[in-house]
Parts: sequence; structure tokens; C-alpha cells
Amino acid sequence: MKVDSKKIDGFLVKLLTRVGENLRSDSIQKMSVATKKNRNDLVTNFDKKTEKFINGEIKQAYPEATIVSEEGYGDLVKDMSGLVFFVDPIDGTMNFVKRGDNFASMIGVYIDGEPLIGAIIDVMDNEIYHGGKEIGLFVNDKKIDDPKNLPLVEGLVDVSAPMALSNRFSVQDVIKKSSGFRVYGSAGIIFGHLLTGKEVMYMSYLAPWDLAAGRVMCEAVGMSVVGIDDAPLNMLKSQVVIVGTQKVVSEALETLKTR
Ligand code: 2AM
Ligand code: CA
Ligand code: CA
Ligand code: CA
Repeated sequence: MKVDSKKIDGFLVKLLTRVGENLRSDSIQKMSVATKKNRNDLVTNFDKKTEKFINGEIKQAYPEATIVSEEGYGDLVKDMSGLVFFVDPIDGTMNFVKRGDNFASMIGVYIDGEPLIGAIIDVMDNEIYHGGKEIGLFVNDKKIDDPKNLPLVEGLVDVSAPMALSNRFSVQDVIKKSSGFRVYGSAGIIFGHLLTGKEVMYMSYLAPWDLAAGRVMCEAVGMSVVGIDDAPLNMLKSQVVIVGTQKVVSEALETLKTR
């Protein structure tokens, strides 16, 4: 299948621009919050409303596409053939509810299983990270250079709170070798930090919509995106993922105790 990646990129930027406007203007008073699996797992009326809006726009522009999304308005996607959109309407819902910043909206697009275009908006900073291998990487209109291939000792690392606190895979050994440890609580915000060289690694258990957009963009700037045992990524299931500079990811894989 042949697709125009530049056109899809333009579509995503326009769409996330509108999502950002809506989320910044929607009155916080009208927020209703519910728990999903546990008290740390929240969903709001804005997560649902935003996903409905994004998925509707995608279906209108790309009726042949299938959609994998978090809040239940997507399709039941069983394989990666054709055009597949991954949608996380609000990434960092806890930050959205508790702080009103450090949350994102993300869309990743794959064609026959291959990463094509990713787009992430840092909603409150109104910055859109977007692009892919073919067209390059941008923050809003500005092209960004590939981040430096720094080693662990020279960079900040981000590990999800549950993984860091439980010391899963002895991840604290990796953290101790770095310049320092951060926990931003939104995969989308952290992908922005990786793409602009502010952090050198992210490790977390990620669902498909957490990973899709960031993977496309990080790979496009030469970063490594791997599973914990260096196994190939499966975009249709949740898994532990390490993203970072090539040097840091190989150091992490050597350091982590995976069995
Ligand atoms: P969310 O806000 O879209 O749910 C918080 O640590 C980060 O991890 C956010 O990006 C959050 O996305 C994601 N996250 C929260 N719970 C998760 C889970 N059970 N599995 C995978 N990702 C999760
Ligand atoms: Ca969620
Ligand atoms: Ca998410
Ligand atoms: Ca979400």
C-alpha cells in the first residue's frame, strides 16, 4: 500500500492542534473523574470526549484505516495489515487531574506493521512533536536534529514509578549508573524529552497507545526501542519497553537482570 506520509503528518498536526485548543479551553469545573482498574488508574469525561473526537476525524479522513485506542471507541484490531492508527487521547490522566500540566495527546500511524508517522502534543506547552523516518522530525514547524548518542553516565533517565519502586529487573542498578532519575508520569511528555535530548532513557510497562507515536519518532532519530529481553516489539500487546540512545539501551540491557 502506498501512502502520502507528509499528508498524514499534516493531518495529525492539524488534529492535535484542535485537541490542544479544546483541552486548554474546556472548563476544569466540568471534569468528572472515575477509577478504572484501581485508585491510581483514572479516566475523565475529557479522555472519552477527546478520543471520540479524534477517532471520528480519523474515520472521516481515512475510512480504510483501523484504530487502536485506550477508552473503547476504537476497533478490534487483530493484525497490523493496512493503515493502523493508535490513539491515546490524554496521556498522563493523573497529571491532568491533579496538576493540570505534564499531559499529552498522542497518535501513531503504522502501515502494514511498519512505523510511518507519529505525533504528540504537550498540551499545556502547546508543542507538537511530529514526523517519521521519511520526512524527518519537527517540534511545531522547527526541524530537530538527532539527539546525541550519550552514554548512561551522561544523561537523565526516566523509569515508571511502579517499576522503579519495585526494583523490577534490578532497574535501580541502571538508575544508579545515570546522571539522575526523573519520573514525569506521562509517556508522551517523556518521549518529547528523549527527542530533544533532555533525557537519555525511558523504561516502563507500556500499552500499544502509550508506545506507538513515540516509537515511530524515536526510531526516526536513531534511538533504540526494544523489549526487555531484546525481543521484537508486538504493537498489539502491552509490554515492558526500553527507549533511549543506542549506547544507553545496550548498557541497560547488559545491566538489567531479566531472569
Ligand atoms: P495514561 O495516563 O494514558 O493512562 C503514567 O505513569 C504513564 O503510564 C502514563 O503515560 C499512563 O498513561 C501510563 N499508564 C498508566 N497505567 C498504565 C498501565 N496499567 N499500563 C500501561 N501504561 C500505563
Ligand atoms: Ca489511562
Ligand atoms: Ca497513556
Ligand atoms: Ca490515556
